[in-house]
Amino acid sequence: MENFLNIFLLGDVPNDLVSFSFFIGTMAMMAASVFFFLSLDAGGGKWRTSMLTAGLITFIAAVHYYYMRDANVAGADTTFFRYVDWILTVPLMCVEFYLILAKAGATKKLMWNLIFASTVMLVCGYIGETGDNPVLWGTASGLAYFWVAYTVWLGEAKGLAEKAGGAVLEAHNALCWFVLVGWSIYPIGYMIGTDGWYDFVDVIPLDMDVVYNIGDAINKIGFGLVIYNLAVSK
Ligand SMILES: *C/C=C(C)/C=C/C=C(C)/C=C/C1=C(C)CCCC1(C)C
Repeated sequence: MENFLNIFLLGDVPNDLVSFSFFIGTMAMMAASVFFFLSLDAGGGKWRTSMLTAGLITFIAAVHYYYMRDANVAGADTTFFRYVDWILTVPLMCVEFYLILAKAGATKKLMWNLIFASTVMLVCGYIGETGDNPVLWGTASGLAYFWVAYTVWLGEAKGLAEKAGGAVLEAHNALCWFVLVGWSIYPIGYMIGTDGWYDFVDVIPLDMDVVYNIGDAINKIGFGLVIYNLAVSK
């Protein structure tokens, strides 16, 4: 069994929670990608581009998890891979909002607004994690995050989703919950991994990487399943 795992992992067998979560994360993202790519024509292919985007999100993550798993086993830092992954996949999640609302009249401007705000969120987070003022940059990142959540929940996107109604509205609402609740997992990981007034969150007995990995699995695979559900809905 151990030999098999060694070959399969091309590295060491995970023997702690952090390594294990990178291992499971890699497998989960790979499996989800296969599922989404094979489901491009689910429900007749009306949501093909959305399904493709869902598959790309988990596929890009799978590749980065593969590298992060390796880096972690080698004792190297995973922050850089983590943020490269996010800077590619989070904008694609913004594209998902746009794609499902496009038929209701969503503009590219709405899409670029979401992409811009989420990029600010991530760049500030990266500076905060790698520099020496995590509180300031984390706060800036949080403000950008609230702007994204506001836009999809109450702003322009909400109105378009209501106009579309039916299965599109349902899918939009589900994605909104992922942004509000699912994405809020990340600032918790950040507070665990950086120093600041918020050090009380350190009572959570999980490493920052484990929290981020849980967040990624829930959000990236969850987003894709919402799209799949939309595609197969009547
Ligand atoms: C697939 C990856 C996703 C959905 C990543 C989302 C990341 C965030 C919502 C990160 C948010 C952060 C804050 C709101 C404040 C602290 C810094 C961040 C970047 C962890």
